[in-house]
Amino acid sequence: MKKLLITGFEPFGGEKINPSWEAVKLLPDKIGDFELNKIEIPVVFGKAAKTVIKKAEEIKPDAIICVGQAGGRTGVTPEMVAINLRFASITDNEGNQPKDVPCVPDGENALFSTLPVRKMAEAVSAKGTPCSVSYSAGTYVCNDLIYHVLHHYKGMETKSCFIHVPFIPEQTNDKPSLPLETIAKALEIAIEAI
Ligand code: PCA
Repeated sequence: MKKLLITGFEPFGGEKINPSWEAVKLLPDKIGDFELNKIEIPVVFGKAAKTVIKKAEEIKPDAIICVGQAGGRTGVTPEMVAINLRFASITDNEGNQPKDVPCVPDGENALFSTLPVRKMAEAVSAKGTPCSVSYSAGTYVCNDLIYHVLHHYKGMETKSCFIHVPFIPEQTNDKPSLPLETIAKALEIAIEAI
């Protein structure tokens, strides 16, 4: 079987839960050809990427999918690209608030996802869950994480991408949301489509 490292984030920004980790936790241990290895990671610039890369060096996965919350989005959004920029409008969970500094000094401006995000998004939306490719993962910890992972594995066998997920109804009264089970099912379909 192939190995998939899949990560979700701890809560941040005053939230009590993060649907990314809640959804990852609900996934079965095997999906399609993949055996899953799941970890929860900190919402901290640099530390998130270090945690993922350290785990990946240990288990040597064929693929890495990092999942994060994008509150306000209406659907599940696999990210096409990561940019080499940190700009935080709120502090991370250790009080860091970088403003316009690179993720990797002298790194390329942008790196594309190496998993088939288009195919993954199409497979999910074909099954009826709102899902579309996003062309900006923002400039906060999620973008920083996937930039570092793509940079680390550039030209190598390990393929990776980031998937943002919306709030769940328990988190909001007035923002778009999707039920947790729907988000988990969408991740499962996306993984099957790889
Ligand atoms: N979302 C944030 C960081 C952690 C998370 O779940 C982001 O989109 O950068």
